[in-house]
Amino acid sequence: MNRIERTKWFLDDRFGMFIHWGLYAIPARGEWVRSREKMSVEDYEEFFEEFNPTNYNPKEWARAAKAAGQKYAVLTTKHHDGFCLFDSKLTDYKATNTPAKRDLIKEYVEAFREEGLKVGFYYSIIDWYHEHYPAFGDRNHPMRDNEDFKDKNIDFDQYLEYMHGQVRELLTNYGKIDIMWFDFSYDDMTGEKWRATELINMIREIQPDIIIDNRLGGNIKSSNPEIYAGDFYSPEQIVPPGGIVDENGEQIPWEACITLNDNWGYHSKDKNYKSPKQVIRTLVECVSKNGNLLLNVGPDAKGLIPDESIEILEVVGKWMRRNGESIYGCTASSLPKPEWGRYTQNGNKLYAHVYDRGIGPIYFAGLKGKIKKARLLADGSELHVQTPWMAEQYSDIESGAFINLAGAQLPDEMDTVIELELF
Ligand code: H79
Repeated sequence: MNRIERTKWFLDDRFGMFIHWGLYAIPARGEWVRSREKMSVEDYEEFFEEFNPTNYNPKEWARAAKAAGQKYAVLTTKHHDGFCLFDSKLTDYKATNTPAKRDLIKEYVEAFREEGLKVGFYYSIIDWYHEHYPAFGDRNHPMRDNEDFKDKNIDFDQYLEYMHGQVRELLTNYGKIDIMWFDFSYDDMTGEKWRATELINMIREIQPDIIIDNRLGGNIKSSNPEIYAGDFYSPEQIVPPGGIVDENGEQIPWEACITLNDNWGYHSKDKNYKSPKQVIRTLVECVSKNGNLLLNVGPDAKGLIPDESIEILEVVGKWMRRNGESIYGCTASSLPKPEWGRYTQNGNKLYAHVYDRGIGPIYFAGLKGKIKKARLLADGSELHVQTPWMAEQYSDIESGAFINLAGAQLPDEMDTVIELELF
């Protein structure tokens, strides 16, 4: 399989759930707490001893994702703190040895599969716990200023054996896995520093169809990318203004990962949540530029997704149930961005996402005589393509078409979608 074949389902599905969950849910100050507060392993140990997510029910997570219209999920099997949610034979620093006493990844995979969702693993190649991970190449390592730590003998190959071994475990012990999401390379810690070619060859042998992000390094935009350059580009907390293209101007699969508030991991004080409208429009923005959206939730120490996040997902899901056809299987349109919103397209179906209906009829530049049928996507009701009174006086409208929304059901305040069936 090549990249185009591998990523087909991914580009059709368009919308996924990112889940950041680990020991950091207990201090509840975000997943970078160890680095930000320069905590030693010992400082962090209490969270390992306390980790007891009595409300962990990944079936509920899966149902929330599915109800929101998300088609796949990616969960942190290990974040930068090195703590493993899975029962790895290669470390004691794992959920099995906490009061949780079990492999939490196994339950996640089963639950999401059961709901018909595709399953991904996030795995941090950075590791602030492993004794052979070099703190001093890493300006964010919690121990970066600790003189005793500096003098330790680092044998990075031992870390690489461990990292490769854990990836092998993850891709061997849980059945088919759809996405491998590595995070992240920096400075000269990139590409072959991770023995990336060897790692990719191993992954492709165990899981030939899996898709992999671009964070092992390399240049995915090259016309001749490294084997480890990845299947999709992963912009973080940004929707790239012009989408992502390679050196030849060809589209590259991409997925923007975005938080719902300002943290990936659970943060009890961070209430800066995006509105459902912002989330819907961000998803539309991605699809209108040929991209995906991986929307994050950070379950708390008990294993519950915060109520605020659940409420946003529910509103998004309500919109998706009526308007999902303008997202799934859709791509950018070749038409320029309209004044009133965005376009997405699927074959001869053009979806007009109307953000600003203005007053009077909505103008579709370049579509005169090209619209076979127009409907409100939300309820299927027919809309009339018409020529407004004295239209001949407006010289710029000759090639365009108008649709009058007056009299139709009031547009959705977040995003009213008009389905245009083209000739
Ligand atoms: O897993 C999530 C993040 O923890 C990780 N990637 C996503 C998917 C990530 N977040 N930020 N980064 C990687 C880049 C580093 C940002 C930093 Fe900072 C800015 C590190 C130090 C300054 C953010 C702000 C973290 C600590 C302070």
